[in-house]
Amino acid sequence: MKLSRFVFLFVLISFSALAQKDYKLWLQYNKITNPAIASEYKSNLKNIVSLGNSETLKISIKELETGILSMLDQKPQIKTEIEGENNLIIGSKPSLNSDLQKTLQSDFDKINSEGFIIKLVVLKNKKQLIITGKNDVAVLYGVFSFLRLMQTNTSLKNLSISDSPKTNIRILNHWDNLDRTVERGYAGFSLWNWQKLPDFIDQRYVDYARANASIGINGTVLTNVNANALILTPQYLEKVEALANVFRPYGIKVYLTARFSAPIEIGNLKTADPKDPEVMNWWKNKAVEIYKRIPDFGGFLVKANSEGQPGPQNYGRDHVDGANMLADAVAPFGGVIMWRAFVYSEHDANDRAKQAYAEFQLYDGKFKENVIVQVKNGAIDFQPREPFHPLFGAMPKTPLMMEFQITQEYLGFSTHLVFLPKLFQEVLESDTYRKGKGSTVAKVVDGSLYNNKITGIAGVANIGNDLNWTGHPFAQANWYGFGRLAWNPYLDSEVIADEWLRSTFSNDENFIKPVKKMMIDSREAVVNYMTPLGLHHIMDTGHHYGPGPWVSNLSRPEWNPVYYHKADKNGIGFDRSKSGTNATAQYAIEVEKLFDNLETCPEKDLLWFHHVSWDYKLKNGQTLWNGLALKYQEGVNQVVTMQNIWNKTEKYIDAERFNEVQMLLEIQNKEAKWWRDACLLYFQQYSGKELPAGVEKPTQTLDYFKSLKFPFAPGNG
Ligand code: GCV
Repeated sequence: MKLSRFVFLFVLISFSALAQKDYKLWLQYNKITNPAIASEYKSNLKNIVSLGNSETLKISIKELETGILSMLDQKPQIKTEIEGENNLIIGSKPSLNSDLQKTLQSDFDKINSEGFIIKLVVLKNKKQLIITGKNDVAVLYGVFSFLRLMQTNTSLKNLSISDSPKTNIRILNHWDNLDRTVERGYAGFSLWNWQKLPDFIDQRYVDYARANASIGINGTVLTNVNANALILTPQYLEKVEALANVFRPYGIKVYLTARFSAPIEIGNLKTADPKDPEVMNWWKNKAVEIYKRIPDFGGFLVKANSEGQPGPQNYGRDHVDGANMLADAVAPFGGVIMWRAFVYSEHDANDRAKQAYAEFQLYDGKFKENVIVQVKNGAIDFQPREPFHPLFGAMPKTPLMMEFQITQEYLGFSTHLVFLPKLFQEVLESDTYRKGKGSTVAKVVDGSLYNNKITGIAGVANIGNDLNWTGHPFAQANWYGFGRLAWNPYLDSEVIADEWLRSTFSNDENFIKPVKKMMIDSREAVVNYMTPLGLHHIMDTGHHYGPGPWVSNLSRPEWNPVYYHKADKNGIGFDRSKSGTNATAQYAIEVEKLFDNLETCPEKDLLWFHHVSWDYKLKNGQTLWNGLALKYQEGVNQVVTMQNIWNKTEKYIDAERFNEVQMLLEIQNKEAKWWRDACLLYFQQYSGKELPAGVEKPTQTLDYFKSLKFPFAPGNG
């Protein structure tokens, strides 16, 4: 072999071997190096007894074999009968013998239909380890949970876990278009290769399903909420069916977005009026057609009368009419309608933050049983920080599901390291006070506050066909963390970071401790260098890449950053208190009072709710101007700290991911400075004050920052 060919092959092989690491996400299955832990697992994992033969169980066994071989260098024997002791028994409740069923009865009583049990039991004087649940998908969840215990080097001693998801619908929303572009996607193109489907099944579809199942995600909306009706034609439904077949054994249901005007666009009707009998019939027939192909089809997600999308209001009807009409079509098959509350009108100049509540709250109790209203975490749009959406807790007779954004539309795309579970946790822990103290958003979402029958959490996916799935290696943690919080909205983000780091990189405490801290602090860093003290939506418009607080020339007032910060010579901030738009009145009285009063309003939300003078004294004694400037600087400093932490991790991880993250942090550093300098120079025109000591001087002029244009920024159609 010629030397050049040899070198080429070597580079190719080592490249693909390394690339695999990124691709493997949190399922690395690294060797267990702790001898005591390894020997505990080894002795319990010599034999696996598989009590069943379904596709899902086969997947479970294969996953265990892969994990055990990789982590312990041990190849377990696969058996179908329980013989001797120290077996790992895998199977759902109906497949267990009566002894086992009896032994586990109290554990089964504790779990729901998707919950699992992992337990060391003694059967006929013999020790066994069992993973079970009420059906095979629940067993698969148990298997992944067990593998997580291995990956995090958790001791098996006294092992007894019973765990159930707290929400029914744990779902990714892909904003993927049929041409494979991804709206707000920063990790390449869509995974769904519509042109090659249904005959070509990309291994990626399987790997996608596996990754989702490993964190308990059980649904996926394949298409953009800015919907294309073509997805509902037979030509595309055949392709959707192929994907549904791949996902089914992993417990993942497929959902689609429904374009409200589809009866006109692909059905040749003259109208899409939800009260028109022909329209109702069209949707009913469409549902029959879909369920014939996909018997477990989940239902539709709908964005209606929002940002130009068609909806019932085009026909003088309302959201209830539209949602209920679709609900009737899918109800016979057990389908649900996820109807989005993300609405705001260009004709309401008052306050965009108030509009969803104003429009939806009065519909409480009017939706059919299989409708769930999907509400974004905050009232504007996935900002680095928003107070919780006032609709949470305010519709006691209507199930509301949470919509988080995993893709970082407003948080630096996939070039910034931001650990989002911290943001998600902050929202879920917020107290709505709707049924007294402790009425948290998590309790609204998991249905425990108002005893809702259907519950759910949606996350706008950050996944594309990049080799590492999410663009930034650490953005994988946001996908992972979303899944974990959808399963249990009460999980602590620190626990999530810990699990993810151990499963993705290393169990070495010298690595875990500092990097976990870096992740946890990363959310506040982005708030500080982009939108401190309650500022919001001051990103450059359209693509939302970088700062654009000066933008004021767009046709709709609420598309302009100046609408949100309202900086003038008197001060800065959006007055949503009683003296302003009175948006605070949309919250329960306890929360209203807290936000309404300048003295009690948390400083992190200050400029969200109040227009405050530049000389206003912050709690730390600084003037608002100085405090704001120092926050911007703090954000930059935090990124530098992140870089310093990361630079010391080289010896614990592979070179490829180390280098990738190092380069990305350098981009984040540059962009954090860009944010600081551009925003401070712009706001300084109004404050008329010098930068305080400790804030670095900008290296460019305001005109320079204003001149920057990004016509090809990703994710913007
Ligand atoms: C899919 C924001 C985004 C849009 C998105 C919209 C929505 O406005 O910028 O890209 O559209 O939210 O959630 O519907």
